[in-house]
Amino acid sequence: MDWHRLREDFPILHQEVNGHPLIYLDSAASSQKPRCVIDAITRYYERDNANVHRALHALSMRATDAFEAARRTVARFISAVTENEIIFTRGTTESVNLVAYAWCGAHLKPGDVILTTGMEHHSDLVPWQFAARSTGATLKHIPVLDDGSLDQEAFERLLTPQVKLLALVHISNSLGTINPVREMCAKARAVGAISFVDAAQSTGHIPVNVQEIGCDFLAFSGHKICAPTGIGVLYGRMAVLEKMPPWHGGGEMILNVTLDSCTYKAPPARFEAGTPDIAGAIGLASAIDYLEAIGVSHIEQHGLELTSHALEKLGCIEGLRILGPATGPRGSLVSFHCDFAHPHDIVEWANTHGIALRGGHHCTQPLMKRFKVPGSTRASFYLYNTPQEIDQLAEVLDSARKFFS
Ligand code: C6P
Repeated sequence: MDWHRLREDFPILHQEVNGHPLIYLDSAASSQKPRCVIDAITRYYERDNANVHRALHALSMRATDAFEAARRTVARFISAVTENEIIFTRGTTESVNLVAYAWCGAHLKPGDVILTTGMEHHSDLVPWQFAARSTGATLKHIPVLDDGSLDQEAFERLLTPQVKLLALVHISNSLGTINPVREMCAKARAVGAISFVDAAQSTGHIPVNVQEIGCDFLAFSGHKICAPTGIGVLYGRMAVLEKMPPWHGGGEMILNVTLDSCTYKAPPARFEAGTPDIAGAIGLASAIDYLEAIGVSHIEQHGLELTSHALEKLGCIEGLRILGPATGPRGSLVSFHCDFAHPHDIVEWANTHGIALRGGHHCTQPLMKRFKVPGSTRASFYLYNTPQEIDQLAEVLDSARKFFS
């Protein structure tokens, strides 16, 4: 695979920032978009734009076909049994909120437990807090060990028959930890709990197969996998979706409406009230086609190589402490704390050298507290990054050390 040539597919990468060629190392926050995705969206608006599922004219039928084809593409990408298990949302955050409201509202009662972890993104934590508050259920957390992994012994202890839902992140956005979701979902199922996997940082980086993982729900965001913002996915196992009431009411999620009541469509329409992000779904399908043409396993390998190169290079910088697993496979990001400067100063310093990093708590405040840091600096990689960019990052971080020390 010629990763350097692949950069040509991404128009945005070919610019200077502060007089330096852009080095974009913030893909965990949002990825860049290849030309084919930009073109697919433009083509849709230039030729096919109309509402979906509502009219029999040519444009509406074309838009509907493309929208439903996108659903099939997503289903194939994550190995769902049927495309009816794919619900389009605005992103991971909305997917979690949907389940926290609709599933928890219908199934939880006082005494029940929602089990989550100490490394969740706020998007996979705050909605469960809301659900616990409104249903009377209790929210419990699996602790994080010093090496950035989950305390599996504590998990076994916490996994009582009272647990009705396990929600956990596949790859931590702040540590890079890859959690053993398959084993953990199986253990949850053994006590009768359903499982929710936050795959925002794993989808499009490593192969994600919902049947292999054995989860009941899984969520991801399009914008992190080369697709536009505003489109995301909630996968739900059909047997679970069928027993879940809707959360939003409105057009297209109903069968019959009277002035006083209504009946609902089957999933996924039941969960997609109102006009969806049609262009977003078409862009997402185009992004998935693009990633699949390269091969997600190749992307995974590239990410592993970049990450181990970064660990080696950054590990040599005095006063820089890497958070998360020191060995073994990890997500394509490196998060670190610098003794010599605040993360925001590092990010600003890097920006003056054309490098885009992220600094702060990364929407994981409890995790930062756990590691006793105010925040971290994070470099995150995707298919368009190169080892040379990481070499430059290491040089710039070393110059920051000299400047701030
Ligand atoms: N993490 C980051 O810089 P949305 O915003 O809905 O697309 O994704 C939320 C989300 C949920 N779970 C995980 C593990 C995530 O990493 C994110 C988004 C970005 O780390 C923005 S805070």
